[in-house]
Amino acid sequence: VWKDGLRAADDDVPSITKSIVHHVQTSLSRQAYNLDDLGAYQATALSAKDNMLLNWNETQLAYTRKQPKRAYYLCIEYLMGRTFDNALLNLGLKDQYHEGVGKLGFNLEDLLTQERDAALGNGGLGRLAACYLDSSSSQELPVWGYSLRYKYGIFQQLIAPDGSQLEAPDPWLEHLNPFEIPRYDVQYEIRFYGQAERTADGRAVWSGGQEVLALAYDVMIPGYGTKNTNNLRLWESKPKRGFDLQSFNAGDYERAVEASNSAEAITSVLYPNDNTTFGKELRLKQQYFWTAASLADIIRRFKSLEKPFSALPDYAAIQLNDTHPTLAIPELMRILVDEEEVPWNSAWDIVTNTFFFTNHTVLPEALEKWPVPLFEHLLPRHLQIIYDINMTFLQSVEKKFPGDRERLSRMSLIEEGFPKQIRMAYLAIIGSRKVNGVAELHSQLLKATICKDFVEFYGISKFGNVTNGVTPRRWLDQCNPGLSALITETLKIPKSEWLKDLKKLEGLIKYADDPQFQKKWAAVKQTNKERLAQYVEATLGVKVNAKAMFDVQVKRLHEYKRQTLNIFGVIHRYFTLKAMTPEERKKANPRVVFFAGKAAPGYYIAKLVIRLIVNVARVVNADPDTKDYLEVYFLPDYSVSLAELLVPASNISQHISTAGTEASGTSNMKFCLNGGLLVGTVDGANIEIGEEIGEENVFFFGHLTEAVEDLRYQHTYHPVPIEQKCPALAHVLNEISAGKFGDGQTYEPLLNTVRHHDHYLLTEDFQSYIDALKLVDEAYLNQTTWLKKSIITCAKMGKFSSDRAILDYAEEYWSIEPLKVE
Ligand code: 26Q
Repeated sequence: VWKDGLRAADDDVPSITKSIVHHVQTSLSRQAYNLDDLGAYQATALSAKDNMLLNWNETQLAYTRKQPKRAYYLCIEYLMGRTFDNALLNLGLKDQYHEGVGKLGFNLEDLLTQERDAALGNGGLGRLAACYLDSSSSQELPVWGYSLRYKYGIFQQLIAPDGSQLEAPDPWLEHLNPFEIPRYDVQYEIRFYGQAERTADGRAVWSGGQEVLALAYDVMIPGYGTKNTNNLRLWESKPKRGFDLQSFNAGDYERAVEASNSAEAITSVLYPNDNTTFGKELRLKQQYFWTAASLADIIRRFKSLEKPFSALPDYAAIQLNDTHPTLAIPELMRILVDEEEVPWNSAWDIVTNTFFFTNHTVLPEALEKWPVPLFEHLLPRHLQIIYDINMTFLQSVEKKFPGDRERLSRMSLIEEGFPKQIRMAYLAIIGSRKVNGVAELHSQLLKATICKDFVEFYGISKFGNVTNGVTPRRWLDQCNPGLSALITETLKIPKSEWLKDLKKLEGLIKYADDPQFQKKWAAVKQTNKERLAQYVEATLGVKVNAKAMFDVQVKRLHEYKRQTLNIFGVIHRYFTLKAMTPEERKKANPRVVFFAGKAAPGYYIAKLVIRLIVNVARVVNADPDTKDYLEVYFLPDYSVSLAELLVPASNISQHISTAGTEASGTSNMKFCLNGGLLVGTVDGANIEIGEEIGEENVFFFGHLTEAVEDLRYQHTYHPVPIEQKCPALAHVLNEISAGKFGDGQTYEPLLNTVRHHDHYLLTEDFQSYIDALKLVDEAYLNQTTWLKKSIITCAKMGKFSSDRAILDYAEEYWSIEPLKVE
């Protein structure tokens, strides 16, 4: 029941309590009188699911009837977090459920925390996909997501007594997942290995090998203030036949279940690598399994329309999110040419008008390449297709640039070497209608580097930019109810209006100087800080000074993200405070520094950084001289749910990658949207945030992208000792070596990356980083001007709503239109 009249249904409190009790007794077959919070959560979630299902059905019916062009978002990760709270908000039933659950003797907030995060992603890429689904439903766009139903999501992070990261599995499906619907009727057979041969009439056939079943599970994606409910379809792998009966009968039970285990292994675990590649066969199997099942599903749906294949691009746009689903390109060629007998050139025309490709990184170590021998073994027919695509493509390059052999070898889909490798990014570029980066700077860099030759070949108009965005439903209204209420009260418009048109936040600007409003604004932040402090006390058992400035850096651990710069800065601050007299110290700005984030299990240096942070925290937090002025925490097991606590509680957040390395970043947007100020380098979306909110409201520091290449060259060919280059940093490194934070020997490999190559330019940026933090301290002293900055930061974040981003894709790329479900 929407207060604004957006929705009309009989979702009154008595019906809600009735449906919850019904689910307790039937779905759970339990009794209401001895129900725990987990059971109450499950029954309540099932009741909310019933509401969503009706909308889902109507949405899918409308799509089937009206046959709009649809977009399919292929992303190998969806970092959804919790669903329940978001579902209640989007259905407009939060208050009713609060009351209904209360009547049954439960507290809705307690039930919400019973839900486990769906953590089917590593970081930015997967969370972006989740925000885009929320926006596609909210903007009434016909979009479906496709991914894998991993049995284990991103690992659970534990911190050992010595400070190192330990990994534990994440069995998120251990209890019933009320939000998924198995579709036993939607199954496809997916082939691996085998032989690719030609028949007498010249057709290619791929046969033999291993056949595995893909089984669909659907997750409903409700829109905010609309009936439109899109779908996220996740594939689970199953053996085609239960087990091998012959071996079973012969008593060889191990052998009997071998094939079945190998089939189930495909969707058993999410690869925990972020921004690097991992050239293992199982990963390639995951990618093919997922793209082949998704394409089979898309083509089946298209065929039901009974149109010629040439019309496919009028009914489907397929978004390749990074190179991970690039196999969809040769797979669609295979379906069209081998199975549907479409001539090669017509098929290629269809393919190149159907796919769109977004790149999410320029880091060389993250560019996917697959060894030809591995590929040929697993997907023999696809290798032939890729060779054929390559041949035709290189012929057209030769035609445009005759005799330019260097260019041909640069642009070839096959990189020469031992072994030869397939360049997935190039296949994605030539197989797609358009290519884009995820922030202005990143898109520029793409055109100047990875795509340079392709820009010269195709022309510039194939290459664009869509700056990332985040959903204001989860990242403001849900995670920061206090601020949301204050905004609604101040703007004097219904919440549903500004949450769907985030530019409306600009209406706050005129209150930026208002002392009354500032006071309320500050009170909300304080409440959020105390909420976080309570969480820290409950999990780490320590009391945090919630009066101090909260300074937050939370993201995947990666050298290019430079958590090292932050922890070295903390050590520098600690030494500076130590050197002061107690009188001098009283003038210091008290600060609590929070870190959180996971390191890929095989990323040695990133894991050392965690260990250093934990051990610095141990020393610093135990020092009575500085305790009132500096505290440091590493919060274990960073997740979407933990981000929902951290984001609203920051006074400043740090986004300090080496210029030109962070494609966009999206948490920068979340912190600013919640009135946290940004300390950052001139990189990714930080730049556009600065443009929107005014540079006077951002703390920028460090070298610019243009300088990076030269500086690296200098470091390699004319190295200057660190003592000379940056004495302050040299001192920090020496103290770590000397054992100030536990055995110095442990950290030598990490310290040496800075002392020797310094690829990420810490020595170049350290001083300006320290200077920027000093400016932060000074600015924080004047709370009136600080609060003004904070209010303006939030007010000018409208551009970074994922609604804007998804509409950009819909209009400029996919050519799809909203379809309102009545
Ligand atoms: C590839 C091959 C094998 C195994 C793993 C991978 C893999 C997995 C995940 C490679 C990359 C990723 C994730 C990349 C990622 O999250 N990139 C981030 O994307 C965000 C959304 O566009 C940006 O905001 C970030 O700047 C970018 O780092």
